[in-house]
Amino acid sequence: SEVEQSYIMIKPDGVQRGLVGEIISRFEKKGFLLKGLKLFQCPKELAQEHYKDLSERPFFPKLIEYITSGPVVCMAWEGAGVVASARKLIGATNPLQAEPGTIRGDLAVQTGRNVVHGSDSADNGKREIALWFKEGELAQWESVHTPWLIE
Ligand code: DAT
Ligand code: MG
Repeated sequence: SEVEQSYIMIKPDGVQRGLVGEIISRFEKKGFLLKGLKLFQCPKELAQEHYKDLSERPFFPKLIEYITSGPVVCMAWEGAGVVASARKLIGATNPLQAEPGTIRGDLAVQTGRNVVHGSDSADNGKREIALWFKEGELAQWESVHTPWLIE
């Protein structure tokens, strides 16, 4: 599969509950490359733009209130197949339906408090990373682990 990037975000409940290290470590251990990382208090307009496809849904106002209720951790992760793989690591939208072993399956109980976001396509990965990170906030680097992860 293609090298691509996924926008992964630890939501305010994940930060408040002290799950930042736990969640980051799942992507780190899997073997993806961390290209961007910051703690950030999200303005309402940005949350609305990020979730614009859901703007007609009844839960939209509560979703925006939740995402802006405290700091989030913004991340850009890179790798071949990272978008679909990250969605698997994260698990189903409803944490009660998410498989054990997934982040939501292990760490959450409600859709409205599902601790983490992951892009649903490579195109949205690009769009969301451009939305949440300024130019210069992404690092250009190679990991010494790469030759031990990719033949
Ligand atoms: P996902 O985050 O798994 O990609 P999504 O893109 O369909 O799910 O929705 C984005 C977020 O909106 C989701 O993580 C939680 C919230 N949400 C989705 N459906 C919901 C619902 N039926 N009730 C309340 N919140 C919902
Ligand atoms: Mg989504």
